[in-house]
Amino acid sequence: MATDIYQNIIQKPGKKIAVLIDPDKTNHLALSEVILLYEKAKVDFFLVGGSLVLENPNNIIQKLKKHSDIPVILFPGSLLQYSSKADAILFLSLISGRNPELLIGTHVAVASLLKNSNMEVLPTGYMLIGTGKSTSVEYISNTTPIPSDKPDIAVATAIAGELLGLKLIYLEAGSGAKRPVPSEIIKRVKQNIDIPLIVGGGLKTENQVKNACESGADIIVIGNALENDNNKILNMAKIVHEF
Ligand code: 1GP
Repeated sequence: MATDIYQNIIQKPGKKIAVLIDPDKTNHLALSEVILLYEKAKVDFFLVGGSLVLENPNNIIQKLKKHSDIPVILFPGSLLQYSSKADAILFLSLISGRNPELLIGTHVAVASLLKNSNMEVLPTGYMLIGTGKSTSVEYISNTTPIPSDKPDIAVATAIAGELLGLKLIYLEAGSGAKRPVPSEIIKRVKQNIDIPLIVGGGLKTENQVKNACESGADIIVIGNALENDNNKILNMAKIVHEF
């Protein structure tokens, strides 16, 4: 294994922040300046991917690696988004849904490739939480999210993921979600698992980031909030790193 991102996650004290880079939405010309800002904010990881990525992520990952030492983790919406240039991959099992392709099918298809690569594989229980409006990830994955007022189902799903040997749980409201994952769900899931908890989707304000951290998120993912103002990352990262 070439990197030890997981060891870093579980051993390095404090909460962490990841920036989601969607290759389709990234302005390549401005990227080097934006990366400087992310370095200044001490962003812990880049997640590269999205539900519907049309552009191969290789170019963007090469640029990220050229200008920064921040580890790059693939967050693949599909197998087409594989890139050997990344440091690690979130090997997502969509455990909130019942689509066999996203529970085991695509994993089988890409297993040998990953096994023979140098990439660190991060087995992750991916859980969609429905917070209102339908999201791209819900439509593309063809699964029903866990209702946001059913924390018991979320807890049982996360525990099942941990018992199956997954190493991370990702509570996802969906990119650009109107509302983030509710505090109650984050709190209850965190109380019931011993593996790190990632929370993302719809986190647009500093207060929302603070709430997610207070509720128990170990890693915060920010994407859309930075689309119009990348400077927001400075305060958001400060809040996360002060926990
Ligand atoms: C999406 O959790 C990430 O998969 C980030 O969501 O773009 O809403 O920040 P946002």
